[in-house]
Amino acid sequence: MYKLFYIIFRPAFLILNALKLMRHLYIIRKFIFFIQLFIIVSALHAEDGHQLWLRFDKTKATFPCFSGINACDSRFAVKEFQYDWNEMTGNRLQVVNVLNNNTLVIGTLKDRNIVSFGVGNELKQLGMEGYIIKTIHQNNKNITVVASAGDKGLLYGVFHLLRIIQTNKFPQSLNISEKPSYAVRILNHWDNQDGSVERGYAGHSIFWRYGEKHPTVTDKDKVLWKEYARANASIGINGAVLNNVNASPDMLSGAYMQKVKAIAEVLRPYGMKVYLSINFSSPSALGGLKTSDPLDKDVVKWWNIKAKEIYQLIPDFGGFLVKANSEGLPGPQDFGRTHADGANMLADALKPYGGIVMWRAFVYNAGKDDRAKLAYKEFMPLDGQFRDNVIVQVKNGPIDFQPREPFSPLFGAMKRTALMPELQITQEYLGQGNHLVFLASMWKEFLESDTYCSGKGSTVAKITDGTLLKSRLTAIGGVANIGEDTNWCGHHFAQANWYSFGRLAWNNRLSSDDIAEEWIRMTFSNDSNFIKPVKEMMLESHEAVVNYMMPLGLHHLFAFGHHYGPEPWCDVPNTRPDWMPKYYHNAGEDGIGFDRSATGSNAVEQYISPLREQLNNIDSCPEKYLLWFHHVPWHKKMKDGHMLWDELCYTYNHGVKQVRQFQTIWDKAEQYVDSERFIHVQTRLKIQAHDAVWWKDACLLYFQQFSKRPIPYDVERPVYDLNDLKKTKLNMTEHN
Ligand code: GCW
Repeated sequence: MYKLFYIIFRPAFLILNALKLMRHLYIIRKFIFFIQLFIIVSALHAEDGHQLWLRFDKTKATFPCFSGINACDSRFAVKEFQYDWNEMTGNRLQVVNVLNNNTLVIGTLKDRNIVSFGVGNELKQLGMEGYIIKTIHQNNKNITVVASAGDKGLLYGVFHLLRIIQTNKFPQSLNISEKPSYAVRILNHWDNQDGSVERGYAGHSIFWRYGEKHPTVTDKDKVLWKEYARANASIGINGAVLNNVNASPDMLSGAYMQKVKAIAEVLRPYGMKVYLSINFSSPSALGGLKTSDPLDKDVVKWWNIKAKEIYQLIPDFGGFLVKANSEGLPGPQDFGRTHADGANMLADALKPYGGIVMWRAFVYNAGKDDRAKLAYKEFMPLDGQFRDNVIVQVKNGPIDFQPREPFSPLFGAMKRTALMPELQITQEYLGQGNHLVFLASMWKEFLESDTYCSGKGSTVAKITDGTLLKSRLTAIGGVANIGEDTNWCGHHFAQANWYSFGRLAWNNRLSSDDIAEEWIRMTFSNDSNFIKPVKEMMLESHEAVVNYMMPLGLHHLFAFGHHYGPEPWCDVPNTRPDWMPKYYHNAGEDGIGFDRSATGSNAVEQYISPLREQLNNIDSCPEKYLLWFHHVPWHKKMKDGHMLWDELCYTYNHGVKQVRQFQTIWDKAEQYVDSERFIHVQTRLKIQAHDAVWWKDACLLYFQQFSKRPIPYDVERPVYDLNDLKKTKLNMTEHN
């Protein structure tokens, strides 16, 4: 926003400066005053996306005609409601003691009126975070009730009521009761203490600043954290890991802990707990011990003391997230111990205070097998060995947040261990800050995948939320896409992914269609001429990115390091082979794809029957996963009659066309959007369209060397030359 502001108003400032030299003239002084006023007012009205979906002041909806509010005005949730109602209507609701027709009642079980409605049992069953929103008919009066057993639930209920109003969906009669799908709904910030964000595309960290040995907290920080917490509460997110999983030991030192405490204080009223990523070698690296062996009694003592210190500062501290023995980080295996030994030792230290350990299963060290099999091989033998306050955090797919992956076979296999899905909201492998990709569709595909662990219908959603496999702990984590950018997420449409993560964590049965519609209505407009095409664009966007990047089960064709553009040819000497695209696509004259069937790496064996057999057979394997599980000859006939090579060409081409269509949809939507957000998105769609062609040409021209077949003539001709593309080295500052 500031850049645009600068471009528009800089000439005005220059004229002003010139005029100031003559300011002794009264008339010129007045002129300067009015120009300044104009600049300030214009800046206030500029639409920079900072309000996210919480734009009550711009709600153009039909408001319910509440006659007054019966609620305790000092309750946090009630204050939030009154504030937002005032933003929407220009008035606060008048507090009333007598229940008249159309009174709004907001309260918990501590309020007499709520108890008198006879909803006590229902509220107790919904728990401290659940709530009801109901129209109750009493003495010929209609009363709208928002109630919960606890304050957190009440806040969620209030935000739900506001959402119904904002989206213009307030009905004649309400009968809503909700409780969350997962107990822990948490953002993982990959924020480093120097203020950088690993795989972040929206500016610096909102928590940490460059060059601060002794972190400071300013009023501005607190305002930003408050806005962040409020946005999270509005979608039900109740926790945040404040630092990168590639954690530095000094995160647990006194100076940083003071800042963590300050953050916790701002987040607490919004029902959010703070968590930290820890470095497993902290006892030696920070504490000066000789070892960090989890079975060493001094190490155990060190963690016990550390836990005590943390809880003295932050009584509701959530717990630890741990990346151990993964990508070079230390872990219990360095001392001949297992993941369970490491996780349990930390869990015991946190247990007295109610803290949890989220232990990541993102590991791929075990021997020379197929990378897709390694996490399973390391974790399956430990099933049932973890404490009940440990939850194993598993990425949605077996490799690493690719545009499309089958679900990780650990889901469904580890039946005696609590597992939490880890999703990536930040678009590391999906066009980063530039591509419009609505991730709810991808996450739904994952959550609805059938693991068959307790027969047909054992979806990932049902086994992780406790419906099918009972576990004391349920959780879901998302790697945040939030930074200091004014619009928080870089791309305005990336806000929809933050929103979707929260909504699905709250209710994993919601459809991506419903989520998209809510978000569009709240963020942009309630006008159906806008909603319909934009929603279609969002719902198609995940399939589009798969089509122009990695269709038919291809994966990891990315440029080394930054993971933005295509480099199927990439070959960095002395690097792990499983970091190289060739390891995954295996393109040769005989075909393309990774044979993970029984004749290959046999990764299919990790899936449960009958899925195992379905994936193993080249003819029954879903085509969207074909090259993930099979090495397929170029001439293999696909379901639509094309041979594989032609199908690949058509699919890449279709991806390009889809993005061009998105550009048209967006351009047509101009009349419904403020110019600032319109231009911002339009500019990025241009980059996306350019990138889609780049991906198509790079992959097709490279694979054509092996297929030795022509690109069908109804496919758009390449505009690039393969040799030029190979020489292109991306300047990431342009693209981030
Ligand atoms: O996706 C890969 C990323 C790393 C990340 C790692 C992980 C935080 O490229 O940047 O490190 O996974 O999930 O630990």
